[in-house]
Parts: sequence; structure tokens; C-alpha cells
Amino acid sequence: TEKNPVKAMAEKAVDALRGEGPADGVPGVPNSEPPTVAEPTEPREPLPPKPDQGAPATGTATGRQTGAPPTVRAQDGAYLTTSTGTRLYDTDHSLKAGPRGPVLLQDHHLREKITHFDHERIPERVVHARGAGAHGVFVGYGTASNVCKAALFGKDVETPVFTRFSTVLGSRGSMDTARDTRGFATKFYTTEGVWDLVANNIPVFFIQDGIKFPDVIHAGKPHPDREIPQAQSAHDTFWDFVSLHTEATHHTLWNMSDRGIPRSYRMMEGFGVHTWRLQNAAGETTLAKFHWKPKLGVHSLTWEEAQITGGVDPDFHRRDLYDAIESGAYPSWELGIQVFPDTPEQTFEGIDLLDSTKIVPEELAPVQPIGLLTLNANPTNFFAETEQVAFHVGHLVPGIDVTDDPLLAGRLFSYVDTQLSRLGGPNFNQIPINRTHAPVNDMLRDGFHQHADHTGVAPYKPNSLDGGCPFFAGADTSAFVETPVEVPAASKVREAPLSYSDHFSQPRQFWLSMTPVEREHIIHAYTFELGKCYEQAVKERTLQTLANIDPELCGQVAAGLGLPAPEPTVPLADVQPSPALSQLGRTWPLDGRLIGIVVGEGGDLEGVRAVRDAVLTAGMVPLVVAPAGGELGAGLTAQRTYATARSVEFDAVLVAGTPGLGSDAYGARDAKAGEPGAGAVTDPRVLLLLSEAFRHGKAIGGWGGVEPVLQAAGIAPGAPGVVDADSATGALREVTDLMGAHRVWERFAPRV
Ligand code: HDE
Repeated sequence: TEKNPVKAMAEKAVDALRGEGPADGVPGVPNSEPPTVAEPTEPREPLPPKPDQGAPATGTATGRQTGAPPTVRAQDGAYLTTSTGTRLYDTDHSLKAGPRGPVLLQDHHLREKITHFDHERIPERVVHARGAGAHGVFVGYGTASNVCKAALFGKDVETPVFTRFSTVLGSRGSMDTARDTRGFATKFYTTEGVWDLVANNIPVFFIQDGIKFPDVIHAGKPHPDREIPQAQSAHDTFWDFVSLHTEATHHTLWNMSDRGIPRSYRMMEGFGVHTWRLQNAAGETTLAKFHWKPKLGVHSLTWEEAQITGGVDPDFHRRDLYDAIESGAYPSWELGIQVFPDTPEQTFEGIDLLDSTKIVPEELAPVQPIGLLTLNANPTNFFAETEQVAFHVGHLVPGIDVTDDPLLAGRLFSYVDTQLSRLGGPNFNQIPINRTHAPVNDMLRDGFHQHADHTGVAPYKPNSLDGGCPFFAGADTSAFVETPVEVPAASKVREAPLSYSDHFSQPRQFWLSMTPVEREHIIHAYTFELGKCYEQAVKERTLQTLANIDPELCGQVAAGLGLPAPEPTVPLADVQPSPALSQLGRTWPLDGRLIGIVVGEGGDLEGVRAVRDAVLTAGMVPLVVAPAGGELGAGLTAQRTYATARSVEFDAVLVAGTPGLGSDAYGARDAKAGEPGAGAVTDPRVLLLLSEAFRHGKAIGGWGGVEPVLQAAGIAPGAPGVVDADSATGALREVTDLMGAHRVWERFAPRV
């Protein structure tokens, strides 16, 4: 019988690939190189999807209920197919007229593959382009029920969530550790629909009115002519704007504080910024501000660490979040609310609750815990989940409503609008990561990327043809039930209330609430950023805003810039410090912290193993740093080498003392303990690691006669936070005690 021609062609192609058979071509010239690494040939089932990647538990965007066919998954079956499921025998060669002939237009597979690839990118977010996300669960404490009827706050109610953290200014590929505000957006898939709490790690904003958003972002983004600098505020246009637009002073000061350079997404607070209106089951309303409090405490990088990390590991925060979750060190935050009576003035203790450049100090209105968020699963596919997730401040559930904050009004418009161009049409809520877990029956129809097969003929109300369906819910179970807030009779104006013109009293309060070390960091930050500006007028104007915050701050920054310090133009506000604003002075759990353990040729491997095991038992991550990779003996493997390790990765460093911490590369291998030159010939990369760790205030512990090595790194014996112990575990014990405070703060010598 005649051979099936397609099969014959396939066999021939496979033979040619394996280099086993002749194929048509130029005589003597092989058609393809034989593969050097063979692919497995046996088909196997693809890995099962993670449970959290499934379709919504109940209902889908189509309004179908449980029991409906699951969402179509990508990657089913073992064989390569086209996008329409037709199996393929080759995806490596275009269809040609002979092996050296022209490519034929009729190659549908080539065209499908290239066309799809050409359209793989979507526009990045206009702000918050760079981010990282994770799945998790929110559990209500039941403590909010007296002020808010939202089902998710009920006692022990579990709600699945997806959280995305982000920087604001940089592009998708920019570094994580830029000095910037961080986004902290959470999508709650509640039984009553989706609630998005689109928060930041800074509780105030640059502007009081949404209409100014394009201005502040245009000023912060790279200069339009050269498109530099990337992901930074240290340039003229940013400081030009914020020095002219003094309502930005408070947010800018937070950015210049350590809050602008978090240690980890896991160690940031989150703030809903605006005041929201809550409603309880009895219909009573309360004004509230939302706060996320990290269980691990609020911690930051030092500026030098942030800069080094930007080059050494631009994915530092993304990696930290992913690794922590993968290793089971699930980060968690308590959600809390500050509550205020819903009075017609909408002020609290004289603070305008509709002004998003103001906080209400926690000492005046304590943050009351209402639930716990735990992030416990990484995304399976970054694009599908983290990139396509679409947050919107108008995604609200019954019990949570907006106020008249004009900044919030701008956001209510912007978040849907931006998805139309970013996600290509109005059906972005049907993308799996955005789907509600509640049944949908919305009468919205058609549009680009419509996934629903809507039934019925009457997507309008009132109707009789679909039996009057869908019906209205009662006011008690609906969102957007307007509270009859009185709007004072007024004329249409483009104006702000008088209270919005106080731009300096809360910045002064923030400054006065900082410890001396934190103030020193703020001075350095302003001096650095303004030092990067070219325009004299911009520097001078910014010094004027600093003078209106505090003369000491202004004087120190002016000295750093070599400029005179101006006098304040407003009376310095008489404000009480708010100690809750400081990050220092407490101790915190160490879950998922990284400890570098440096060992040299012939070092104390038994000691290294003992501390590695103890670090793991304590829920932290040990990373052994050796001169070269591979097995070290004593059951140890090097996770980092002198070439790949950098101090910024570690929260603390342990050093197994002599014999030598040298390496072949630096000819130090033979330097043994006690011999002349031991220590002095320590590999310079180890010295750099130690001196940086010291400079950045990290705990350092050694054993086995580590003193010469420390001295070679410029670290004086007995310096604060430097432990020279008798044993490996002794060193670890003292180092972990020090780590609870995050850094050895005594190493920083503040001037103010
Ligand atoms: Fe946003 N913001 N924003 N913002 N915002 C966006 O929406 C906007 C503001 C925040 O991980 C955009 O989907 C306006 C305050 C976060 O996907 C856009 C104004 C706060 C994220 C937008 C603000 C935020 C965004 C861009 C002033 C803290 C990232 C992409 C009126 C409470 C969400 C997108 C994510 C993203 C507009 C001010 C937080 C353009 C107009 C205040 C965390 O719609």
C-alpha cells in the first residue's frame, strides 16, 4: 500500500533533524546540524494546574453557576498544536520550496506563530508598571461589624485575594529598589462581588484633586526629550513641580524618608489614603481610613543598599516575595481601620478628612484590627495574573462607599478608563484573574474579547420577554445605596476649601516624629536628590519648602548643596510628634530573613553546618558563601560564591574564621591561620562584603579567630553589632538577637 504522504514527510523531517537520513538539498551540505541535546521523545501529561488557578469557585463572568464547564485552560494534552488544537509535527522550519528555497506564504503555522508573537506585549500601566503579585486569603475578625456590614469582615469569613505590589514611576523592566512610593493593591473575591483596596505604602498623596494627576506624573517620569532618568525622582522636572506645588510637600517628605526604599514588600505598611464611608446593617454610617500593618514590621533599605541592589539584583523585591512564599514564610498583614463620626463637616480633631495630603495620627484615632491577610501562593503565570489584574477603586461591596474627596473622584474615573486601552476593551472583568466569585447578571453585552455566551433576548430593563429577569436586589444587600449626605447649596466653582491650603504643619509633624537616625536619612535623601538637579532656582525653591518644615532640616540640606538656608515664609506649626510614624524602637519576627555564612578554603564546615541548620529551624534562610560553587563537604553546598555574593542580599553575615578566606583568584589559598599574612590576604570580595554589611548597619558574627579578617575589612574590634564568638552557634545566637531591631542603629552617627 502507498505510504501516507504527510506521515512520510514527517518521518523524513524527523530523520533529517536527528541527522539520520538524507534529505533533499545541496549535495554535500547537511540540511541541519544534528541536535547535541536530545529532547525527550515520549509524550507526557503536562503538569496539573495549581488549585488556585482554577475558574472562580461559584459562577463566572457569564453568570453561570457552579457546575458550569471550567474555564478553558491553556496547555492541555501532550502534543504541540496550533491555537485551534490541530496537532503539529514541526515548529522549527518554515514551509519552503525546497530546503534552500523561498518561504511560502501559505505556511499558516508560521504566520500564526509570528503574528501571535508580534502582539504578545500590551501597553504597560501608565503608572505602577513594575510590580509583583501573589494569591492569598483574608480572614475577618468580626470586629468591624458594628460599623460595616460587608460580609468579608464577618468573624472567620475567609475571602480569597490577589495582591499586587508595585513601584510608581519606573517602567516594567526598571529596578525594584528605586526611591519611590509603593503600590499595595488587593482584590478581594468576596461572596458579594469584588472589592479592590487600591492602596499605597505612604498614607498621603502629592495632590488634593484628581485633575492634577497628569501633572505630577509627567513631572516624575523621565524627561520627555531623552527619556532619562528611569524610575527616579532625582531630576529637575520632579523637583520643579513639587517645589512650586507645595501641597506635595508632605508626600515628598515621606518619599525622602526611609519609607521610600522598603526592605521588602513583606515589610511595608499599606494605606487606603482617602477617607471612605462605611455602613452597618442598621444603615448607620461612619467615616474610615484603611491601614495594612505587616506582621514583620516596617523596615527599609539604606540608600546605598538600594542603589547597589538596583544594579546587583534589580528584581530584589520580586524575588524576595516569591522566595518567601515558595519557602512557606507566608507574609501577612493585619487590616485595620481608623473610624471617625460621619458629621457634616467631615473633619476630625480639626483635620479635614477629605484632604488626601493629611493623615490622622494614630495617637488621635487608633487603628483597630478587623482582619488578617496572608499571601500563600505565587502566580503560575506572571502575564496572566500580575500583568492582567485590573484594580478599580469603584469595585465596592455593600457596606463600603466613597466620600467626596476630589482625589478619589478622579480615581473613580481613571481606573476603568485606563484598562480600556491597557487590556483592549470593556470586558477586562472577564479575564480569569479579574473574575468575581459572585454570580454575574449584568446586562452588559458584546465588545472586544467577549467571553460570555449570554442567553436570553432582553438585556434591558424593564422587560417581559426574559420574564422580567434580572431582578433588583433589596437595598439591604446592594452596593451603591446612597447615604443621603447633604450637599451644601453652592455655585459651581473650580476651587478648593480653605483647609486645603495648609501644606506644612503635617510635614513638620512627620519630621518631629522621626528619630535622629531617620532624620539623618531624610537629610541625605534631599541632599542627594537636589544634588542631581541642575537648575539653581529649583534647588532654592525646595530649600524654601524645607525651611517651612524645619530650619534644622533646611540648614543641613543647604549646607550639603553649598547654598544659603532661607528663612521660613510661614510660622512653624505648633504640632505634637506622632511616635507611631517612626520605624525604630521595637523588635520584630525574623521569618524569611537571609543570613550569609561566609567560609573559606578549609574553614570550619561543621560549624557552618550547625548554624545553617539552626537558621533553617528558626524560619530564616541560610546562604553559604564559598570561594567556588559545588559540594563543600560535611553535607554542605555553596549557594553563593565570592563572585556572586553581595552584602545587600543578606540581613546579617556570619563568618567562619581562619584558615584563610582567600581564593585561588587572589593567590591567598595557602595563607593558613597563624601564618604571616593570614587575614591580610583575605579575598577582597569578602572584605567588600564585610565592610558593606558593616556600613549598612547589619549584624556581623564570626567565630574561630575572625578578628584579623574583620580588621582587614576596616571593622574595629568591639564595634557595635559585631560579635566575635567562641562557637558558630554562639555567634548565631547573638546575631539573631541583634536582627530583631532590623539594624544596628548605633552604627549610624546622626548630626541632628
Ligand atoms: Fe492610582 N492609578 N491614581 N493611586 N494606583 C493606577 O490604574 C490614578 C492614587 C494605585 O497594581 C492606574 O490600573 C489617578 C492614589 C495603585 O495594578 C491609573 C490618581 C493611590 C496602582 C491610576 C491616582 C493610588 C494604581 C494605572 C489621582 C493610593 C497600581 C494602571 C486621582 C491610594 C494598581 C491602573 C495595580 C494604578 C490613576 C492616585 C494607588 C492610571 C488618576 C492616591 C496601587 O488608573
